[in-house]
Amino acid sequence: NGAMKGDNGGDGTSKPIIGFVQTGSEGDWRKAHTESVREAAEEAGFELRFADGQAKQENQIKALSSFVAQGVDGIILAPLVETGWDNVLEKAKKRNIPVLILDRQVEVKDDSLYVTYIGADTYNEGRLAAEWLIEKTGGKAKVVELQGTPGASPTINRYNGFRDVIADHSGIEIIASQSGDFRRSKGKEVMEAFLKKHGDDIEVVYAHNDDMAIGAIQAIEDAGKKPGDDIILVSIDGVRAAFEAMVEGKLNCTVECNPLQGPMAFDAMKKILAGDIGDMPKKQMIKDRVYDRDSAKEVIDSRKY
Ligand code: GYE
Repeated sequence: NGAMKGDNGGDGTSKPIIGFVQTGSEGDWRKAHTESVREAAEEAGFELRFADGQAKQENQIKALSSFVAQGVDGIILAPLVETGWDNVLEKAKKRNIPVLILDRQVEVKDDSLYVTYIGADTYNEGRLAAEWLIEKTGGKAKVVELQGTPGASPTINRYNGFRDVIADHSGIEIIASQSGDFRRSKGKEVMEAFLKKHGDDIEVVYAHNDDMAIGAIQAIEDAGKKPGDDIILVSIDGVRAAFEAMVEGKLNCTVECNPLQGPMAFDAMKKILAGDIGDMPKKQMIKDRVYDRDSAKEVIDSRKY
């Protein structure tokens, strides 16, 4: 019908409309991520329609279908879990609505169902956490693991990255591993159960995110132990609360996972809507850094989330 992207059938001055399907609001990282996307949309001069998946894939699929039905100009999806997206992405493709996958990855049969993926290298984060731990413990420790949401790409990747590194270090032993759903309350709950069952055997907590580590810190303190000393904690994200816990000596290490992905997402979306995707990579990964109790003190004031 000759309408241009962003025209929305209006007077030609209206903003392009982007539907953003978020996972939910499981913790501090997610909050920073949502804000970053909202701000970047405004900055880029786009109208953002926000759908909160509330930690249910079903909600996310409904929201996606609804954005397709509305005929938005583009969709940004932060998928809760990795699989189960083929059908709904087909719908978007049929309507020629480009989809950008943000933060977490999808596994689909046909890669042309989305334009590009932008997010952190969560496999490498798992590796970095293990490498730090080996260095810290000399390659000998009994570890309990708090996993993220089952089926989510960062959970799978942080699980595998960590194991691939410790495979060569038989002194590092994972004695228990369970999901805390990337939530503080659930991290505390699971850690309480771990402490009941494994007590003094636990030397290290590896948490797939900071929020669960902070929950675990509370459980460790409630059990009369000193987090950071009696039990070493290493987690991932680098949110402000983790830096505070490191400065207090209660968390030993966090591997940064930058949630400020909005600007990259909208730079890419601008190109996509302009049809300028010739040299756009299928995967755009953001670099991570490792922080410990010493470096935390130096950088805490400059942290942006
Ligand atoms: O680490 C966690 C959040 O998908 C990488 O999701 C993200 C993860 C992040 O809930 O805190």
